[in-house]
Amino acid sequence: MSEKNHKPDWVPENAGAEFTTSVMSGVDGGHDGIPGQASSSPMSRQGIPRRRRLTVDEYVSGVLAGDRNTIAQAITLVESNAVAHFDMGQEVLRQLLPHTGNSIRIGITGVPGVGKSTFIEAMGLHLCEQDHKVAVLAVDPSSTVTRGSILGDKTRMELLSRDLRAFIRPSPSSGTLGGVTRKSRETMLICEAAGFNVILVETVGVGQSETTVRSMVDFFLLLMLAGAGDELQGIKKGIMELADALLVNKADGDNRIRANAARADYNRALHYMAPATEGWRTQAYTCSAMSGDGIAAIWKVINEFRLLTTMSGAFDQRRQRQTLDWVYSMVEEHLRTSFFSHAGVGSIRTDVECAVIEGHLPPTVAAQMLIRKYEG
Ligand SMILES: Nc1nc2c(ncn2[C@@H]2O[C@H](COP(=O)(O)OP(=O)(O)O)[C@@H](O)[C@H]2O)c(=O)[nH]1
Ligand SMILES: [Mg+2]
Repeated sequence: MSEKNHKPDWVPENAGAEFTTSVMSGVDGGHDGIPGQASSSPMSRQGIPRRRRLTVDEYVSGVLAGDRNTIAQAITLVESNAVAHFDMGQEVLRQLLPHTGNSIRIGITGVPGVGKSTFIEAMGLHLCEQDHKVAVLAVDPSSTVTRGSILGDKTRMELLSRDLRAFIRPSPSSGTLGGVTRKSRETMLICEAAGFNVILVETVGVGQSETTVRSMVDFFLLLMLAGAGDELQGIKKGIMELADALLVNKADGDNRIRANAARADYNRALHYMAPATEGWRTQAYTCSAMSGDGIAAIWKVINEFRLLTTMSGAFDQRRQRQTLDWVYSMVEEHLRTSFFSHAGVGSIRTDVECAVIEGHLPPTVAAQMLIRKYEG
């Protein structure tokens, strides 16, 4: 490919912005989010030479062989904002691409405290017992503050993170929403190429992360609490409409009766909503992530979903749509960045804005002026 040596200028992020902080240390000394791993890595000990950079072939063969260190390093490579890593990361992905897709991608959302991490640990362990290979990712577009929040949850994923059939990766550090989304999607592909056949994605931030995660998974699971009131849970109807199943968590002890009542309420409400996935009826269930009750049942639901939508074609159609949406969201992001950083546009923007606000210039004409300047 002739363009191979150029960094495509559409890198959908302020490339280089985090160069000195997360990138360099990341690529050479990244860890995969497994407790204890960072401290046992040779990088963390003083005086040991930096780990040799891998070649593209080494990344690819290491990932395909399921080598955990290489997987972690490959993820760190594609998460890098450094221009120098971009081509290599994309070449690694290009070679891995034929080996991706063979998984069920499950997004898990719900307000903080609802039990997402506890649920993921319970579900992850349940699946590992059945010899599935489980990758757990977190998506947190606001992760500057909560960086590594999934690591903060490690006590609750302690068992899962010790299981060699599982792989846990915290959210990429924040950049633009587009940047975090790109990295998370690429991480998911690397995990699939490495043989993980169940991908669990936890939304960590509240707000935009729900739609971001919905756009990268096959099945979207909304965890709820009984008796908290929809408002208290910050659950907008819009998010319920994205879900393929509602799961009332903490259905244990005294809470069990209320959880069952809440399930019935939600089922009534769902009756009047358009389903998130064509040909599938979204329903409410209960579980206790703590005791494990209901975990096997929800996995059954997910399998039914997979079977049904695979047969109807909805499964593949959604993935195709998601991939194309991904392409165009990167194009949009590039165009937006390019427009707002354009010197000519910058030179007239303030005047144009003033004229619009003061009513001298119709918005449509203002838009035309700016675009002409940009295309000029
Ligand atoms: N009783 C009960 N407590 C739970 C259950 N699941 C989670 N919790 C507790 O709820 C709190 C929040 O859980 P966490 O998994 O961190 O929630 P997240 O913020 O959604 O990831 C923790 O103290 C958990 O121990 C459950 O099924 N039953
Ligand atoms: Mg959590």
